Amino acid sequence: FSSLASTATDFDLNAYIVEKNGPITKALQESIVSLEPQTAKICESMLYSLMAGGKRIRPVLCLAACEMFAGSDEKAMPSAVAVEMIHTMSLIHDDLPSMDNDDLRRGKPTNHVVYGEEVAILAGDALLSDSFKFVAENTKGVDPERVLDVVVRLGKSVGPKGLAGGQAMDLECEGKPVDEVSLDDLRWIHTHKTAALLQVSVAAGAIIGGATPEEVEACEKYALNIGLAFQVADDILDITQSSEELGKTAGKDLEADKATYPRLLGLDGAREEAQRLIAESKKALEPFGDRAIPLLALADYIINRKN
Ligand code: GRG
Repeated sequence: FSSLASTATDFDLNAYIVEKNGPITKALQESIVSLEPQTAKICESMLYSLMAGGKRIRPVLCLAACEMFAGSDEKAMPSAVAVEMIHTMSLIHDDLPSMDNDDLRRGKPTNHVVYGEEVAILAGDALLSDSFKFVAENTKGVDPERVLDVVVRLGKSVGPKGLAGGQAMDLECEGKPVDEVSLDDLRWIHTHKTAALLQVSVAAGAIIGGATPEEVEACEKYALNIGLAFQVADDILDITQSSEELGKTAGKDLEADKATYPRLLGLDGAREEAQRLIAESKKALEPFGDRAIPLLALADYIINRKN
């Protein structure tokens, strides 16, 4: 894919993301409407987190995958909104006092800090159930069997073999001595906690765009590898950023009491692993030739990002 990689260098990913983000932001804003005073509070809380910024990687992946099969943004937009709703739910719940207990997310007070823990839990639940409703109700001009396939996959991506399972295993491993957590454990956690939602984002776009089951599978392979690379890059950023910001040595951070890729593979090993995963993800898209350029560029962006 070396010729593709050089074509992808000319591709303006920033412009592509900006172009997609306008309609995505509008669709997200319009996806939650409170029509009566009784729902004002919970809708405000849902919208607060949904519109609090974020890179919108998942909706962009969804639209880009649909486009690869010549499908329109309009058809894939309900799925793009749904994956961002699910992502937002997972962040609200992840920040709760009983989970990570974070006060800030994307530089703003977290949902429970603004609306209280009870409302934050309910806002997350409401975003999750609305995501399924939103796809089923608003996807137009697509074979209903394809829409049903998307809804089933969305459900799976949040269940025990998705976000919830990945988070549960993460919590279980956090309770263990760090040297009892293996690389396989770490991969299982990130496959489910992070990659599953990226996989369904790309798969949903592909399915809506008219992909065959084999083509959907290739897209999922791409997304699994970018998901894992994303997490390796995150672990690396944690070390490099905190050493820059706090003047710490990387070696000191590597001793932190948590299983991470740099801890298990060393910093250079983790960097190599991220490159290997990105190469794997690109390989999965070889059958699609130049039509894969936006997704290939997104793969590079994911490991080169600074936040
Ligand atoms: C309640 C059913 C249920 C599930 C939620 C809390 C939880 C279970 C799962 C945690 C999932 C989680 C927070 C995974 C980390 C995902 C991740 C890589 C987040 C950061 O994504 P970015 O960088 O964030 O795309 P932005 O801010 O850009 O949107």
